[in-house]
Amino acid sequence: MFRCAESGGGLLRLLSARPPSAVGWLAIAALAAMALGTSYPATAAVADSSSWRDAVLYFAIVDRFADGDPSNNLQVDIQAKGAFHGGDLKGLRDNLDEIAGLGATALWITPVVKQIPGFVTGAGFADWPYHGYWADDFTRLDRRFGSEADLKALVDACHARGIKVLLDVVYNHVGYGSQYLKNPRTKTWLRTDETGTCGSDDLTSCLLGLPDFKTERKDVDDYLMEAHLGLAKRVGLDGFRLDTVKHVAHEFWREHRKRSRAELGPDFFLVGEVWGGDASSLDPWFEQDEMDAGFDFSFQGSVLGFLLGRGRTVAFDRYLQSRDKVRRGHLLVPFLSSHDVTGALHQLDGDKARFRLAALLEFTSSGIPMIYYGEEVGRTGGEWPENRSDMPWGDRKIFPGAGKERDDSLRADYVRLASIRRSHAALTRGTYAGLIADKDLLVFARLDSLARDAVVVAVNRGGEAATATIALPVEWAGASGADDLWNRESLAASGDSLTLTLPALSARVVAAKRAER
Ligand SMILES: [Ca+2]
Ligand SMILES: [Ca+2]
Repeated sequence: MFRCAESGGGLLRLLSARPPSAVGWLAIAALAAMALGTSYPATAAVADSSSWRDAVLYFAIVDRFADGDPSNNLQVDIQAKGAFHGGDLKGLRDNLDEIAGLGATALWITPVVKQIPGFVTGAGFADWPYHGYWADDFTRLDRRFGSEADLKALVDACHARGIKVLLDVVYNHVGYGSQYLKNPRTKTWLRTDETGTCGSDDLTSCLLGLPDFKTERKDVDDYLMEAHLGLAKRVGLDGFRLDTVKHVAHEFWREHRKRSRAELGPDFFLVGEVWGGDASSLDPWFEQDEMDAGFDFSFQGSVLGFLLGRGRTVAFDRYLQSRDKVRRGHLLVPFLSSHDVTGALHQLDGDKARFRLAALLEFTSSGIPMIYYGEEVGRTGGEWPENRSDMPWGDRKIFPGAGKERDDSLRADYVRLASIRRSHAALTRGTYAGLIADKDLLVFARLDSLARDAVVVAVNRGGEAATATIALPVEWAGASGADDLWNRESLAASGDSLTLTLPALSARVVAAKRAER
């Protein structure tokens, strides 16, 4: 147990990097903060009308979520890890309660264009294009996922519930042996291993041996953009998740941004997958406004490292602070699990106490938190391809995951986290201010001076209880006390300070108690 006034060198270095400022703060609070050893920097929140800043994103592999139409189940084998499992667009639409009820406000689905008819065996088992990344024809949908009418019906149903839809699109490559290689007109569009035309750099190499589009050709770009943007327009999509961004040139993405705005409106949202992306490495794509947001690959490892005690708390505090460096007007998308990485719960050996803390850190951090289908009900997954296992539906007769165990108490915690995030602008739009980083205790605030909102988050990763005292943020002026929203406890402030006690492996998410709430 310790009080922050007694904390050590790590905190002092933290303070020296962030000189206290009275701007935006009650002088008395600033004095109290200095006396207590906590520091709140001036906030620089700006108005931003984009509701994507407040979004919670849910990502589903269409084939693995829910089978709403058994009549389109070709090559389905639920027992085979690399086969189609029968999930489709209708299954998603039929089970939107699951996603909307969680508090998600945006849905990302895997590609649904027609896939190659066969499979590959390079991984030692029959691996089919159930994931949607091996296109055979970008101009029509794969009947195993559904029709264009099914996609439009899903988009309409999502919109009726206030959920935006991002479709995953691939501009870099086609599937193995795709029909594009057989058509005399289109086979010259692609670099392949067979023709010895694959390059050796990011842009021209054949990723995993997949035929690579010559996106330096205008006719190729026009064809692909017409296909993807045309579909988006016809079905009313809200944006794209862009696959393999760093394997296509910046010139292409700039033209794509221009055309998506011209054809689909200024709000059409683009989230890019740049492998390994973080606030600084994504900047080349943000600098020229090629996309609105990018996946934050650094988040999972940093959070798990902190929770497993692999690094100093002060280093994790610095990491969270660094995420604010993202270029203004652009967003990071943090995640704990995805179809391309081993999920957090598996990496934690099923330790749900730490997993809850990881989810709490995700939902109290900046950006658009992404939930990978099923992790919210304890789907452990595993290493690829087990990280793409079926959505667990418990005793509900929804295939392919009927009968698979699910943890609805964990889901209830996600619902609470999404609700807390929704009700506090500081969590979605605020800046980060580290307050205490000492031993196993991290305390930080998210501050939005524009909305006059502040939320204090405390996480104790250690095996023993910890106590800390913080100065009350100026945004709490006039409050009648403080509420721990995570544990649903009322906390008593003492003068201008608040003492937080945290049991082992626990967290608090504290906001001002408002009489009107
Ligand atoms: Ca089906
Ligand atoms: Ca390429």
